[in-house]
Amino acid sequence: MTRDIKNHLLFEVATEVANRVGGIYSVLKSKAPITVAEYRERYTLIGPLNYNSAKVEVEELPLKDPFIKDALDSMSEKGIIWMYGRWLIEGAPRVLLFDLNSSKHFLDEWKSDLWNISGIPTPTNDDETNNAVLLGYLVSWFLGHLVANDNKRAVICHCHEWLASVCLPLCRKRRIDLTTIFTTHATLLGRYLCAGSVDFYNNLSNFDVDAEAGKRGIYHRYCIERAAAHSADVFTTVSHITAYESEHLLKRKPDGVLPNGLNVVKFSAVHEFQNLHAQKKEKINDFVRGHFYGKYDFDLDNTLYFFIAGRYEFRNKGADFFIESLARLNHKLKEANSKMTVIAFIIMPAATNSYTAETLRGQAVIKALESTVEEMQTTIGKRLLEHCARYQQHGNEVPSLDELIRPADRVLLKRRVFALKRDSLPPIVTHNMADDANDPVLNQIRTVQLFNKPEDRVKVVFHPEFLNSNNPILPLDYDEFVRGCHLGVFPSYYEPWGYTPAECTVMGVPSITTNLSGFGCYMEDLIENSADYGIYIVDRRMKSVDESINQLTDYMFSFVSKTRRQRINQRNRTERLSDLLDWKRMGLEYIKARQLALKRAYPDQFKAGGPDPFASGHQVKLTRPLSAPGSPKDRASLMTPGDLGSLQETNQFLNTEDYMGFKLENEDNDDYADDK
Ligand code: G6P
Ligand code: 1S3
Repeated sequence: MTRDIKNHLLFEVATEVANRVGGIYSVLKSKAPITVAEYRERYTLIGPLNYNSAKVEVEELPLKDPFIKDALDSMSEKGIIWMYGRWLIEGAPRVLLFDLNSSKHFLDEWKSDLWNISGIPTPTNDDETNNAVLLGYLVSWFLGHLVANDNKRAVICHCHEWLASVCLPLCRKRRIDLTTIFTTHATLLGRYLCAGSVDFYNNLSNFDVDAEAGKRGIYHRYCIERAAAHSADVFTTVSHITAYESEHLLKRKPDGVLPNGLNVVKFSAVHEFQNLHAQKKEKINDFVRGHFYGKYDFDLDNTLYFFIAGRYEFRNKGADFFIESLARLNHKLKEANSKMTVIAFIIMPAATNSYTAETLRGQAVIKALESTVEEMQTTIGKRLLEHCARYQQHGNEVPSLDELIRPADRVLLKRRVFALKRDSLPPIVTHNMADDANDPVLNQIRTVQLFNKPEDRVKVVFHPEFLNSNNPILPLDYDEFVRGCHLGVFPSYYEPWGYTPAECTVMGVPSITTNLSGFGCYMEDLIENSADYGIYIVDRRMKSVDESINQLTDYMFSFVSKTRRQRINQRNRTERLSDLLDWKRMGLEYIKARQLALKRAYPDQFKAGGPDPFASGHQVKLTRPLSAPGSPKDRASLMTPGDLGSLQETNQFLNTEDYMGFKLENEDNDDYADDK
């Protein structure tokens, strides 16, 4: 059937729509402004309805599109509950959220259907898989109904990750007239294998994938992921390293790479982000004074804040490397008699039973001291003024210290100072851990003996919960915390992309990554001497474990050796790289993937030499958005990771320099315009 491909509808399906779980939420949310700018109301995100998050993130809207309304009304008649509205984020995209519970009565029927049509088994006790099946059947039901009634517009269904991918084999099997894209943000097997102790990258082509999945109890999930990769019209991953992994583990070579971007908001002057660093660092200083009370014998002016953050995957996210290299750094700094202190934060959520009494006490005693000092400042100020104003009466212009600080003040101050006395060392962990004895981070800290001793130049604080501004001890949102730090350290072993160092970069905070992360490979390819730009890349491919840890230690040591002026200059250079990570550049790969999907489904409309199927009367053709090259390599300003892949070959109407029918700078950028 011939459909209007220029005005096609785009549906993106994911489990993290308006529901923060991990990285895919960041992808969808940060990408929303550019996708809405391109599609307006033709773009809808589909996901499961989580009432708790939807009630704060989504505003319900009436349905205007008659075909979408008809499809959803017919599902309502069968008891399906859904919510349609706009996601309250920049770009305000449309979202369609299905209440999976409302379709639970179909679960057994759908699971046996999945087995019959594809041979994918689904055990009863795996809730995640059950939900994936429910979502997949609901999406294919909805889309099947939609394209059966609306025979004019083409439809693209773009699914993220295996959890949202069951609809792909269904659409293929039922021959639903639409085109599909599957993006995997990691592979199930890759994540599991790396978390163990295998030499993953050197053995990629040798794994007996079915057996490995079976041994780990994830065979059924693996089948879903593999079926999605094979039944999608276009199969993509987020980086080349994951593309390589997918080729071996999922047995289909991806058509291209869709890297993750960020919605970069630039300050008009660079000093603004530098000032923010100083402000947020002051808040971290407040925490440190409390946490280290009684043993606070280092100078905050000569203290640097390092951190690792992310999902608690000890080996995959490189927490093991980080802790070992901190111990080596501690040794080197002691040997060098360095006056610097490093405080290394580990922000990784684990099971806990709230803050420890000691952590809360630390903040309480330092707050009490602060408020006593503030009160005394006011009293002393008044006494000073009175004394000086009436100096003729007592003959001396300037009062003595005893006249200013009276015995009662001294007693009060002494009480506050005595409250700071402590015999124990400052704690490593801020929370009561559910399983302290078996916690991998704590155990490794025990092994390397980084116990926050006075002589240690490297101190460690493990905060096993994500940060937020309502936090009673470290009241900062994650972004604010990052700004206040000096260096992010992310020595991941398994990292398909890696948002954490990318986020550091756009905030002008230097970071360490590895050549096993999608982000690290991308930066390594684009920037020569990336360390000068605050992007340190540890070689975890060609070096032994010991050599890699030494390299990481050396990077940290050389960072500690920088002067303040050098750190400020480096932050400026880091921030200049943010254009390389902007969705305005990265989003182009999504456009290419969609065009490839349309081309594969409707090849007749893309015949070489034929008219441009995307042409319109009022075409807008803009040059690339960069005002200045972001990095020293000229070609950097022309590239996205997808340029290294195959998607660029797919469309004679599209290249990285410019593209048709899509405005990069959306002058009439009113998110709500079409609701008026
Ligand atoms: C920013 C501020 C400066 C401050 C500096 C501290 O650049 O604008 O006023 O001196 O941060 O940098 P540091 O690396 O020592 O935290
Ligand atoms: C995945 O989340 P993760 O932290 O489990 O997807 C993210 C978004 O694409 C990606 O940045 C990350 O590397 C993957 O590992």
